[in-house]
Amino acid sequence: MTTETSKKKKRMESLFSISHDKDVDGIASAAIVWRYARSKNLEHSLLLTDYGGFDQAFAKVAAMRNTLIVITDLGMDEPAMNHAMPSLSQAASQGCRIVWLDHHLWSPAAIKSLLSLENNPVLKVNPEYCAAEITQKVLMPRDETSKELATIAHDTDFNLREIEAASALTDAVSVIRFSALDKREDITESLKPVVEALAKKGIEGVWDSERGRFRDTLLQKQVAYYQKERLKKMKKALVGHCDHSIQGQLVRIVEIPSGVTTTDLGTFLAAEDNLELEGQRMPVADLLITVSQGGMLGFRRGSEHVLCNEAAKLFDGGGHPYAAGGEYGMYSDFDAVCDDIFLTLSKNTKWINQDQS
Ligand SMILES: [Mn+2]
Repeated sequence: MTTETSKKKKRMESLFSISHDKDVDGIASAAIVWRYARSKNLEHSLLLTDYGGFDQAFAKVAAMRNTLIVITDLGMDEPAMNHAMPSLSQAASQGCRIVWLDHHLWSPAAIKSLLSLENNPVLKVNPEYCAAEITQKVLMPRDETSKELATIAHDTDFNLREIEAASALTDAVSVIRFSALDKREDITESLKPVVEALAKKGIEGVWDSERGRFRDTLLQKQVAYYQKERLKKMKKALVGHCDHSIQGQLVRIVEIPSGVTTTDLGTFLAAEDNLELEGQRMPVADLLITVSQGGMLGFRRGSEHVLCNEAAKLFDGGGHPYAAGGEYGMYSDFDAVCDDIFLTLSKNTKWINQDQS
């Protein structure tokens, strides 16, 4: 048994990287993995995917031999694991080694099944960091460029918005993704030039910090246009808002326009400076609820008297006291949705933190 295992233990020749395509954390993680591959002289290939694309992503893995398979910024629950496991276990039996670095919530069963793979799989999951930070700490602990990429990912993943280049990169990823989806182009291929530039030179590879813009003129133009249009849409969404006071707490409901993310709209509506309608200033809401066109609800608070997770529970959801998500369901009449939500929130006021009031 021991001799057989040691015979199988060939040196890894290549690295296959799978990361999340949707945001800067996934992209930055992929760039750090790419730097690692280069530092170890491993032939590198990349696949960016989103939840729902696991079947295709993991099918590729089943044929691999003697490959280091590094998966970043993708969470696993049991059903997803059941899809991925046959391929992963086949790969592991062919001399591949699995390294999984993530910060989402994993079920104990998913953790157990991943760790049961052959060839010493590595699994690091820590919700206190973003995936790029974990990737950097595990793979490139002393690399300054990787540290910088992790810092940028942290700024966007925790929605701090303190680094201009980080926010711009978030928008660039959205622009590139939306355009690829629109033209039915491959998302990995569309994002790869950005990941490669980040892997080579860090944020300076794509961003001219002196001029505060992307080096790629076309990308800069597209991002600027996207930001302008988004601002218009968010201002228009604010016009259609519904306000209602429940036990002294101002609840505001706003419909999310298409092409605008919940985070973007939530951040916009949390800043007092943005809340002006026809020359009239509005206060920041104590509880802000955003409604997507598919009927998904986002909860955010402007006051610590409010518990977003308790409010979300009334709508089949959950989350943190400061931010949560729920579901209303498909609808056609936004005003009726508002009345309905206000009524539900008035009937059960557990979401108002009594200790604080
Ligand atoms: Mn992430």
